[in-house]
Amino acid sequence: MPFDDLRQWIAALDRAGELKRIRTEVDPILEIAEITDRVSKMHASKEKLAGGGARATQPNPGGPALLFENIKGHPGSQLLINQFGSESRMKLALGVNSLDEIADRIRMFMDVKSPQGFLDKIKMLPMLAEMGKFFPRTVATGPCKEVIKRDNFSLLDFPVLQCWPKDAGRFITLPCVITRDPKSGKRNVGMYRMQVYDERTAGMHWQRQKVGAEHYRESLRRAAATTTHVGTAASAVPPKRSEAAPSTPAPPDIEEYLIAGFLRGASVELVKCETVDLEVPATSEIILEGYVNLDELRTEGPFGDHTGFYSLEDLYPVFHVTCVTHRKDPIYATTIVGKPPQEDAYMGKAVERIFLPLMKLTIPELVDINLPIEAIFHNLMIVSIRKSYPGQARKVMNAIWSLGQAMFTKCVIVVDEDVNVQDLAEVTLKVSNNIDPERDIQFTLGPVDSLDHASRLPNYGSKMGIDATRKWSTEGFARPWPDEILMDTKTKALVDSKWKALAKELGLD
Ligand SMILES: Cc1cc2nc3c(=O)[nH]c(=O)nc-3n(C[C@H](O)[C@H](O)[C@H](O)COP(=O)(O)O)c2cc1C
Ligand SMILES: [Mn+2]
Repeated sequence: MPFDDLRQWIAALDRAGELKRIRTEVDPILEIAEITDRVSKMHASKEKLAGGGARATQPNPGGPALLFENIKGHPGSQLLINQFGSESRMKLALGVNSLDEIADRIRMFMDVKSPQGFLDKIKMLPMLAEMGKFFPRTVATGPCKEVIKRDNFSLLDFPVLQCWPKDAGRFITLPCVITRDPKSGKRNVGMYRMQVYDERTAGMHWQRQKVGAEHYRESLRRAAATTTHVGTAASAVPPKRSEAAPSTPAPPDIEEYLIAGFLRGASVELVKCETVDLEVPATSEIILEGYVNLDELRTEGPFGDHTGFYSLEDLYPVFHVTCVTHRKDPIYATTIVGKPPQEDAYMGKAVERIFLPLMKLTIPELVDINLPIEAIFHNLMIVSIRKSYPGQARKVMNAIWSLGQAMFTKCVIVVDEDVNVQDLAEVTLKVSNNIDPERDIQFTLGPVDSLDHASRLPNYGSKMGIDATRKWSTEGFARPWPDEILMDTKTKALVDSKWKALAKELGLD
């Protein structure tokens, strides 16, 4: 059963023993971040993230979800953090036993072929009926309207965190920012942090390559004719099981509400905003309604980011709040980012698994991918491919650099399909053995992530691809390629048959 709101989700976390309630008084300025950082790294030193075969696919258990109930300066407020900070919680949120189950479901819907006859059509009906359930539904009202504040509201009422000492201030870190494309009318839900400037304004940190920023630019293009601002709503808490959607690199024309419906297996219920022409999830805890002026930018940042470094200040639009609606005694959900692993590592791994079948649509030779947590996802992508023609590894690199937000990938490593990309020890062995660096490294130029502090210019820089596939004669490699060392099955069976006795002598039993 999908969770319909944050409270059902919190109850489920509680039942699963995945939630700790903290009654000690804590300060939203730095202190909650330090506690959460320690908790999210609780088990990180026990198991090594890198290497270790199958274990490497599974980020470490990252401590429990935390519900802070006694927040300094905010009597009566509750704050939820680290709710997605483990693989088990990510699976619980998505209602699956394995993240690959979602990929399988996506593949099933993609496999649909045109029906060949009446019987085929009948067989398709249940799937079509199921698809109908994914579309968002607008309802008259919902819990997020329990309290409506048209004036007399303040962003400072909420226990917004300052995460790191050199942060420019307090940041709303887990908002779902909703905008509408003025051209197509389609909505977008993106997760872009918001720096609280004062009671009624905040920074709107949509990076220039993101969909919210494109809606802003499209409004700018039309500004002379009609608009002066972009209606924007931020829902501090999405309905559960759809939480993954606003941080996914979905194609711009696919509404995240629909993806959320697909992930939930049930439609997301929406209600109309009071002061802007947008719809927001009905069971949200907190809704901030407002707009962004087209001629107003303000310094945003610095902010301690998921790179492990501060992202530097830059100019971003200003979000003006026009109305706040919320549930009675709203629960403020947030996260912190910093040196990995933290909560976002588990969200990122879910995105990696969910999007693999969609990547395979454009890169069919793709077998598996691994975005190591320590490389904060876009710094390194290791991919295995089924190689069938010369130069294919380079073709795959270029495909990745032109695929949505994968364009930010600073370093791509391509290996043959027999390499388990989830096993970083195996990857290190094969890659370092298989390359002639000067021949196998490909540099290119293009857009880079706004958070990259090393690129020659902000947002623009170089990328590197390593072709670590076995080289073919048709690629100019004339030397023989040696076989990999593997024991023969006969000897293995012989040792297997003696293993019990040997194990005893080796002290392994
Ligand atoms: C916790 C968290 C915080 C994020 N903060 C930002 C941010 O401040 N700015 C940004 O452009 N992307 C941020 N992202 C990444 C975007 O959510 C992601 O790129 C998403 O695809 C954007 O939606 P869009 O593709 O509809 O633009 C964040 C992701 C997470 C999980
Ligand atoms: Mn989007």
